[in-house]
Amino acid sequence: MTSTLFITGATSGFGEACARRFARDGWALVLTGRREARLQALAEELSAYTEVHPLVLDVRDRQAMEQAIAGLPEKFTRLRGLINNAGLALGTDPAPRCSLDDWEVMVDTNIKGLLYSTRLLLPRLIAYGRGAGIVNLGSVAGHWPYPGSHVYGATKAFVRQFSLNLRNDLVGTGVRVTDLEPGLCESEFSLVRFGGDRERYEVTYAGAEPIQPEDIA
Ligand code: NDP
Ligand code: 8X3
Repeated sequence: MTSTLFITGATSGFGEACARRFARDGWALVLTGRREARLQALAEELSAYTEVHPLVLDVRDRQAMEQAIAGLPEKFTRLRGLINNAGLALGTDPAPRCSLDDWEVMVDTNIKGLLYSTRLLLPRLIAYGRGAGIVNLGSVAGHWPYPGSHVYGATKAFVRQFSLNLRNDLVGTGVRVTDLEPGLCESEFSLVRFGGDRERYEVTYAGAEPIQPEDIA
């Protein structure tokens, strides 16, 4: 039976690049994201290489996560890997001016969403045992302060400490935990952060040779 990799946020950026990378190596894939058309198109494309199970899911929706994971088809249940990638930053205004709603979305996505997938999938990873692993997407923003990072950076600090703590709890199970902490890379991340302002997005990467999602994958 093929090993399965579960990727949250596979509709763009790192998650999509990881899906392509692991599909080429023949891993069965469970791919999630909210944008259904993108998810279906990717699943169709990658099904030329491997088995793909697309799940249109908002990681903030605990009940939907529970149902989707409990209902995984048999051939995707031998879970070897989880990439907790779904995440976002919203805005760059300083704390006194930014939106409390944005803060809540970042906490719900980057922290609570990651906790749901981790806790719900842990039993399957432990059942796989040695060779299984979780990769969490942290960020340099979890270590280094910069103006406008406030809650985004703090969610990534949570991801870092949670990863270290989880690693301790999983000693003896064979399941490894990695916190990947990239710096700024070129992806839709900045487009989302700037509320769709393409000009500002392009200026962010102008004159540099930014790291690409494929490098992270
Ligand atoms: P992208 O914006 O390109 O991709 C983000 C992915 O997360 C999309 O697939 C999006 O899918 C998904 N996502 C966001 N919110 C939700 C949600 N509520 N439910 C389900 N899926 C969701 O960004 P990146 O690929 O660059 O970022 C991926 C991760 O890496 C994030 O956690 C980010 O914080 C982190 N990171 C990014 C860096 C960068 O510079 N790009 C650097 C360091 C870390 P959809 O919208 O379809 O739901
Ligand atoms: C994204 C990288 O430097 O924009 O996590 O915070 S940065």
